[in-house]
Amino acid sequence: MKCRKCGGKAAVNMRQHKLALCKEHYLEWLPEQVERFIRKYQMFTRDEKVLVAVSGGKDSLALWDILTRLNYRADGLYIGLGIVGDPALFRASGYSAESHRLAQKFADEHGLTLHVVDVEQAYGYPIPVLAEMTNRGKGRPCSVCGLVKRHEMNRIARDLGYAVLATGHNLDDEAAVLLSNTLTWSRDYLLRQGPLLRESPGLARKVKPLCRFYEREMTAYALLRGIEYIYEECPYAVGSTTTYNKELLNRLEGQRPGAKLHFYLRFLQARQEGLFGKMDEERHTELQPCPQCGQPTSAPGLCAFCRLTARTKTIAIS
Ligand code: Q46
Ligand code: ZN
Ligand code: ZN
Repeated sequence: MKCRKCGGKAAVNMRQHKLALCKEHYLEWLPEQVERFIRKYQMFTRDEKVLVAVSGGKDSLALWDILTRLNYRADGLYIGLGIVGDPALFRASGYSAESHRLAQKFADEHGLTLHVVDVEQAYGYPIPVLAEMTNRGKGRPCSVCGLVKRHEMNRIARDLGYAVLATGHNLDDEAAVLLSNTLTWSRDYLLRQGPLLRESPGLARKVKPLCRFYEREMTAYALLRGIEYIYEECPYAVGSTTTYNKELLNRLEGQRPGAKLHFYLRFLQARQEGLFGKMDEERHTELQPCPQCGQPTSAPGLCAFCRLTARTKTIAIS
């Protein structure tokens, strides 16, 4: 297989795009495509400060790498969840410690700023314990984890003056969530599931600059660029609905290259055309600030995050 641009040996063959490229041209091509996507959705400009949520995985580190190379003003945020997992799989003291090490290594090697929030230090308990202490996360801490991550990302973006929060969700992630939302026809989720979620009072703008790129493409980028990242997924991802949906979609993609991209892009088109409601309804207006943390909430009184932390304090005291 030959590179379409120079005729040299191809390093990546993208059947879905009918395109093969050598290492050098692939490392040029992907950032160019990301830039086009950022512009298409008017995600942010070079004057705006971007906060990249970095997990130590290939997608978020590749995103940070690409944004920096494209001369965007991108700093990182690492949230230490306190997840350990199988010690045999991780060099350091567990999943979170190893992912933190790799995120910090990337920042240091590139002279970039990485903000770090440690959930246990900040709130007294790591995520799996917080989940055990509440009814929210029996068995699987993902619901509590998602709540804490959303709250902390927004808090840091607001407190440190970032215009926009960027996450490294790739096409495989987005298509899997889209499949879940479609199977249940969750209109509100479908309306909010796009590459750009505009800011609203108290909530930072959120963007997903990689959400039209296959996981495979992101892995190839990270490997060819020599980024050291954590290979293992979070131990709680095993057996999740998202993982199951990804496997289903991979089977489909195997038979029909491009099916996943088509599924997602046609959804974005339908969403744009108003099939799930008006785009300015993305974020509800009837939110009020939480009396404790100030973040918008639809609940009367404390927001879900402050209720969670209040509950854990009560349990710890009693
Ligand atoms: S980190 Fe957290 Fe994910 Fe792990 S505990 Fe679940 S939600 S699977 S993206
Ligand atoms: Zn080439
Ligand atoms: Zn609150």
